[in-house]
Amino acid sequence: MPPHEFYDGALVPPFESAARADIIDAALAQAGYHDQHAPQTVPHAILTRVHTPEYLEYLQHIYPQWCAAGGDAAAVIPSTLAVRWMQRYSPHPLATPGYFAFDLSAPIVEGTWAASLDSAGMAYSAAQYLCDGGRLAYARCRPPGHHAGSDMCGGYCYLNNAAIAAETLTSRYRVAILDIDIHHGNGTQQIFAERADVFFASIHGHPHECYPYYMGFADETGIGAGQGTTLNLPLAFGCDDATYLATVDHALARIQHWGATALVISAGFDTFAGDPLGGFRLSQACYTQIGQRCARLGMPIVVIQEGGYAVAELGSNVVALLGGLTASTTAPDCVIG
Ligand code: Q9C
Ligand code: ZN
Repeated sequence: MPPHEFYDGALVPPFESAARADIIDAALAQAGYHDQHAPQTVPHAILTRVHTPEYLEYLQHIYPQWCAAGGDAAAVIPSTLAVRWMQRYSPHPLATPGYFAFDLSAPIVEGTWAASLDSAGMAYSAAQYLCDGGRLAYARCRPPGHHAGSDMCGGYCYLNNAAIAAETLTSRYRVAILDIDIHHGNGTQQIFAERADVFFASIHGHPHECYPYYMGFADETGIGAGQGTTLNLPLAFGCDDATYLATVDHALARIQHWGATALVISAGFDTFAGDPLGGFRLSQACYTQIGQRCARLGMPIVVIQEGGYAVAELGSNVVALLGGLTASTTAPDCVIG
């Protein structure tokens, strides 16, 4: 982890920290989820169905190359981004970071590749558990993944864990993803935009006021063969439990109507009232109600940890969601991480 991040122009201590994983682990243990499994390695064939080989090569090897080229050893953070009108590829180690990133919030340090692969392994293992007949698995992923596209990192995300879980599940299920992080899951949407076999639904802060700003509008409904399999439900800041739950009901009705047989939840908790990166006002009890509503679909579910930066409450918010998911007939199941 680098010593700082850029936050609306200011240099501040990173919001995304190892303490987040620790507090979740502590809360899970305290709630009695003792059956925590070590993650398996994601098969390369799954990784390359989600990300391009060029991007994977880049992520794995850039750190020492960046340092050798004179980049600051604190972290790989581009100073220049390839945007519209200037998107030619340039192989220089000081140029590739701006080609494979959409913001300055995905710094790469020596351990980033290993950590990302480990996190992706948690998502893969959780999905594999469902492919073997399991009904519910939670993957305590860190770093998060939903902002990572097929060939870009950003927003603390490098490998798209939810997409890796969804891709894994397609071997047995008709898969829908419900993204409840406050930030639009731009990476996940991009990865599946043109695919008819995976449904992507996202509830998030409206792009007019919420990061990542340039995607996640309601009129984005899928591209080509994927037309109709993207659903964006942007909400205004200040959103409360009642408005949020009505929107969850709407998303789940669409997922059910589409005929999904398994669900991936991209579970961010930055919708929580006290979140420093949020703008919604959800209570802890709301996560239990979201869980109950998802469980009522009666299909197997993988929960992928995404954001959530009110660190003191993050663990109990995760437990609240899992409590709702297991409140029904479904037996408490499997935790990976
Ligand atoms: N003014 C996740 O929750 N900085 N990523 C936003 C907005 C980056 C959030 C600054 C936020 C990334 C997984
Ligand atoms: Zn988020």
